[in-house]
Amino acid sequence: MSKKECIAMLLAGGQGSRLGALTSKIAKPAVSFGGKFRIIDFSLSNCANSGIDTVGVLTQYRPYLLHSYVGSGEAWDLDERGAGVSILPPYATQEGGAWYAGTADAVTQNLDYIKLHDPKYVLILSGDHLYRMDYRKMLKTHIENNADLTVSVMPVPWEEASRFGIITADENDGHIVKFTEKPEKPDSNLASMGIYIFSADVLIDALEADVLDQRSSHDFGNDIIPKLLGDGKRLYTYEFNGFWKDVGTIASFHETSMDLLGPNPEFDLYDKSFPIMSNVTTRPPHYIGPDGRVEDCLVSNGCKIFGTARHSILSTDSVVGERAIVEDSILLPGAVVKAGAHVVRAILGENAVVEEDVKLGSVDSTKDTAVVGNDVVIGKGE
Ligand code: ADQ
Ligand code: ADP
Repeated sequence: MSKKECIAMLLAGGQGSRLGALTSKIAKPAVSFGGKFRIIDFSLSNCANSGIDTVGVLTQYRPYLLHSYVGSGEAWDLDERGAGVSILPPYATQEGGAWYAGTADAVTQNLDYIKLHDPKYVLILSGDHLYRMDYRKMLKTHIENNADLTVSVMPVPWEEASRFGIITADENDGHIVKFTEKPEKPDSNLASMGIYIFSADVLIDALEADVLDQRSSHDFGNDIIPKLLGDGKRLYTYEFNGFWKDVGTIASFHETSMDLLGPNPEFDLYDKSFPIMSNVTTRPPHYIGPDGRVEDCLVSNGCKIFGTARHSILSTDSVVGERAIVEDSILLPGAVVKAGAHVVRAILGENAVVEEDVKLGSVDSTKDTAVVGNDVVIGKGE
């Protein structure tokens, strides 16, 4: 097989437990976002838009929906050129096989896939980030620096810095001086975005050594990066300045969804020069009934609106019943708000139902966002 310049390994196996009810049945990369997308669409579209045609998707937690959704990769134009998308769940071997212990272990267990394609560079991605990035620019920086590993970085608010891998980089050439995974007391607010380009031989050597290390948790942030830094390898930053969110929590899921609204949204889904593609089945146009009112909303196909929706996201096949009011809320695919119900600052999971005349959520932004899990029915008194 011909040598590839760069292939991608997309980590999509984590549970995303802080998204609570939204990931009770669905892996976080498969959670619906922005009306007609799923979170993994953003990384897959970035690959397609960056000319990366070979993508291994590493899955583990609740993979069924993810597998059927990603399919052959056709929806992201990734099925014909190169090797396309390959889904790589944990598998059994003669030695027994094992679940992916950590992010690095997930890649180690698929070193055969990397060796088969024999690339010069390997791009490691998370399947649960929202952003647009041309990875070719990052690869150019990696090559120019003759780096062993390049880590994409962005400044984050100081109060959030302890959620990330935190980096100190040389001001002149950007080489990484210090890396600490999720420090309790961060001394920098330059965060790793969890997007890495490795020179393939360096990655393979590091992972093969990590397997033998009994004390390792087999994680890129905890183990591999600190080890490479300690070994004096050439680690560099790539500074990204654009919209990038790791929607880790319900509050950030709500806030990031609301960033899609308004005439000049902070995250613009309409930019045709860098399209975000998705794999949705065709549904009829949305229907707005005789008394239906819709203001400042994203409305996907298949929706039916008989009541009022304001500043909200109505995903595919969601329904707002007669006299119902939906405000500052997100209805995920198939969610139904029945007649006379009032839903404010809430997230309704897929196929969730809010029964007639129920009041859910609060305008008080100091209170937590209300969440209804996938398939859950909220009646009066619940
Ligand atoms: P975290 O956000 O904690 O930190 P992590 O939980 O390691 O990221 O997950 C990264 C990706 O790997 C996610 O897409 C997840 O779904 C997937 N994943 C997790 N466990 C997996 C497994 N066992 N098998 C397959 N996939 C798995 C990381 C870095 C930080 C950095 C942040 C940026 O460690 O340094 O700052 O990302 O968000
Ligand atoms: P978050 O950071 O939102 O809590 P993660 O994706 O990092 O979500 O994973 C959360 C928890 O789920 C962690 O304790 C992690 O060890 C665990 N976890 C990760 N992958 C899996 C998996 N495949 N199956 C079950 N649990 C997992």
